Order: sequence, then structure tokens, then C-alpha cells
Amino acid sequence: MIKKVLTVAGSDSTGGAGIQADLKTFQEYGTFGFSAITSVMTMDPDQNWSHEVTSFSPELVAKQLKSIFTGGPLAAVKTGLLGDVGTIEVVKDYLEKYQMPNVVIDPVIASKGTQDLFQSENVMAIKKNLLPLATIMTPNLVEAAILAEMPPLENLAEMKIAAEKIYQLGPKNVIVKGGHRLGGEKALDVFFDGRNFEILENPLFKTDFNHGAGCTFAAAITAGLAKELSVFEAVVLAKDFVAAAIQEGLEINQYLGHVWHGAYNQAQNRMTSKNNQPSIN
Ligand code: PXL
Repeated sequence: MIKKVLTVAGSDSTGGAGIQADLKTFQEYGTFGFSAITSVMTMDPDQNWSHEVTSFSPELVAKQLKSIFTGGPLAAVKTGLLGDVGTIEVVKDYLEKYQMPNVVIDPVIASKGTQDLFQSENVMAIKKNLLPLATIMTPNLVEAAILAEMPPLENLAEMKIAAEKIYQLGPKNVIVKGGHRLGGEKALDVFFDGRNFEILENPLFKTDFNHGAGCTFAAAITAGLAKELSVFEAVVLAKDFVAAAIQEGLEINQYLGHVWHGAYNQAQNRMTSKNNQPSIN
């Protein structure tokens, strides 16, 4: 059976992050993607590529969710950029009403080049409404410090404390992503399930083409959960998926480069005339 998965997130027109990353990743995992768009992120080359978020109304998000959930609950859901408090509350209502399993909350309150993502009322609303419903929360280093109300995290010990503090807010699992921000030779992540810590170590790739890595990682976990992996299995596979995507990142313009969501499956080789075998005659 094909698993249905949902992303509630912002649009990144350039195709690397947000809704676009999520849907591409869902497809790579062989799941069927639904999407509710909360906002549109745009970047302006005339303003040194400064980012702007234009939010949709909570009512419009609710209308999309109504359309989506008419067929009943889905196998998994991911939230990303949510835009405003009203939208966060609408999302909570739907997650509760349909008793959604496999809820992945990517906080998206701190990201490269996007100061305006951080709004304290949104952070409070995410903490209050969404963390208690989360199967897993996926903050980066900066987001983890904000959620845990700690000064900037600088080492593994502090990441563990932050993971524990975030766990206390309600999610069943937490992964704090060290990524490139921690420095050092490796990308280190701390996973905490309320009892045990797992430290995930991955090579740190020297690339500037990694826009969309965070969204892609959370979307990959979501699709993995939909396909009935355990939370930790889903995280480990998502790490491999996103590592491949970063390794084969592509330049988009003079300002940025994106992860290649199809890298893990070498999707660029699909549908070439040589390989193409029609399944129905
Ligand atoms: O990576 C955070 C992020 C999330 N969602 C959208 C984005 C971005 C970063 O640019 O555009 C829509």
C-alpha cells in the first residue's frame, strides 16, 4: 500500500527547502505527498538575496488541511515554517482531531540568512501546541538553544542537556543537529528518546551547496516513519539520505546551491530513453 504523508510548511520557490524539499523527499521514499502551504519565502537578488516570508492566513491553511484530511488520517506528517500563531493553532487542532501518529516537528526558527524566522510568539506557540504532539523534534544547534532557553551550544555535553530540556517539553524523541555550526571534523547529532542518548557521527562535507538540508532531513524521517521504520531507524536512514543529497549538491545561482534530493537513489538516471520500460502496454 502506498503511504500518504503530509507536509505543512512554507514554499521555497527555488526548490531546495520547504514544501519543495519535502515533496521531493517523500517521492524519493516512495510515499505519496500531500502539502498545506503556510507561507511563501522569496529572496531578492537586488537586496543582496535578502529573504522575505509572506504568510498565508490561518483560515487558508485550515481550508487546505480540511481538503487534505477529508480522506482520513495519513501515515505521517511533518511541519516546517508555519508563519504565525493562528496557523500553529490550526495545525494543532488537526493533529489532535485526527490523532495523527508519526508527527515530525522541524521548528524552523533559525536558518541561514533568515533572521525574520525567529519570532518569540511563534516559538512559544510551537512549544505549547506542537511539542506535546511530536513523535520527534529536529532542532538545529541554534534552535535547540532557543527552545531549551540556553546560551549558544558549543559542545556535545551542552547538546545533551538541551536535548533533555526539549524532551521535557513533550516530544517523544529529540535530535539536536550539530551540523557545520559545531566546528570540528565530523557532523555530530545527539538523539535522545527519554532514556538513552545516541551520538550520530557523519563526515562533514566541504560544500556551500547545502540549502535545504534541514528540511530534507526532517522530511526523510517523516517518510521513514510512514514506512514503519522505528524512530531511530528512520533517523539513521535520513542521515544517509541527506548526506548523499549534500554530497551531490548543485549550484542554483550566484547566491546559493541546493542539496540534490534525488542523490541517494541517483534519480537523475531515471526515465532516460534507454532505461524506460513502460509498465502498461
Ligand atoms: O531551511 C529553512 C527553510 C524552511 N522553509 C522554507 C525555507 C527555508 C530556508 O530558506 O525557504 C520555505
